[in-house]
Amino acid sequence: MLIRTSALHDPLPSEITPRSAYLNRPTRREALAALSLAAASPLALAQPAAPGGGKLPRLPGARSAVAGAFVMDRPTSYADATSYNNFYEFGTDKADPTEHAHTLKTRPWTVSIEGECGRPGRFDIEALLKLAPMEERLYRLRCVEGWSMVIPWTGYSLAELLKQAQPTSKAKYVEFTSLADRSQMPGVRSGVLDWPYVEGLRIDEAMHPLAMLVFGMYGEMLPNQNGAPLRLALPWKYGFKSAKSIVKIRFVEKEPMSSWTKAAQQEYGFYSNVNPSVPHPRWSQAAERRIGEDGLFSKKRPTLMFNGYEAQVGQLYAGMDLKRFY
Ligand SMILES: Nc1nc2c(c(=O)[nH]1)N[C@H]1C(S)=C(S)[C@@H](COP(=O)(O)O)O[C@H]1N2
Ligand SMILES: [Mo]
Repeated sequence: MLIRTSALHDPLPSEITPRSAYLNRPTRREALAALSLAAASPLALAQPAAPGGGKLPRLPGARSAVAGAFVMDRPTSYADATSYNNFYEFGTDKADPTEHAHTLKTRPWTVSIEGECGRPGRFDIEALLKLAPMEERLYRLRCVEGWSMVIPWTGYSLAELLKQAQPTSKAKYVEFTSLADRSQMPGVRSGVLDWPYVEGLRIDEAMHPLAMLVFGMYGEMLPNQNGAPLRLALPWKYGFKSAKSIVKIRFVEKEPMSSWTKAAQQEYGFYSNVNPSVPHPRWSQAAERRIGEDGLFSKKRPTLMFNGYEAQVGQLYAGMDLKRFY
């Protein structure tokens, strides 16, 4: 499951499949039994919460049992979720990613896991797809710009991957880096951000079951403009924390500097938890426009504390001054 980076060298010990992962791998018989069980259950491997585009390979997931993983809101249409995007590597207009992201090559793809951990290594995308059972979750996504969507993602908890790397006691934070390749990503020639796109989480945030590693949406593989072949979904944080097209995950001791904090420290802090009572310096964060519901008479929706996930994630920030740690 871990690929060799050079034919000239023997694999590093860290590149060899951990024995625990090998031993825990389901046998073919177990896998088949799980599948027939899933087929018998009306909830597991159900139809996706909303239809996809029908052009990409299917990627079904069993309905997640993680607390808070399924909001009651109506899903955004696939057409809206795949045509109104922020992915500055392909341009800054909302329509740029859908127009330009076809040049992104998502195979082969490897994610390197580095830093303060016992088992660093390079994971191939095919291995990551098999690392844990696929789940479907219906999450709100609140952009710092004041709009929101509701998206059925397919993937699993980020913790499933992070645990395998065996972070050390020095791993206080996790840093995520997106691909930055000028030959595939026209926006990387512009200076709007200091490339590559970097984001970070505190280790306990990264290990929270709602922090999701995403490979698909609407029951299908991720479209390029939404961050193929893998991205984060952190539903209680502003959308920019959910880095797309990830190539590197690094365990670090010090708080990482994210691209947006570097670009405008006063406007985008490290935490960036959705918080209606802490305005952005240039606009309020108290309300949001739900994409697809914006008619002439439609009202804005009030934005919820932690985007509505306070019951699940509030404890992570107990005692913190959220105006200071914005
Ligand atoms: N690498 C990278 N990741 C990124 C961005 C980006 O420009 N580059 N934009 C972020 C922002 S601002 C938002 S709101 C979400 C949008 O995700 P979506 O297009 O799937 O809705 O992706 C985030 N992840
Ligand atoms: Mo955003």
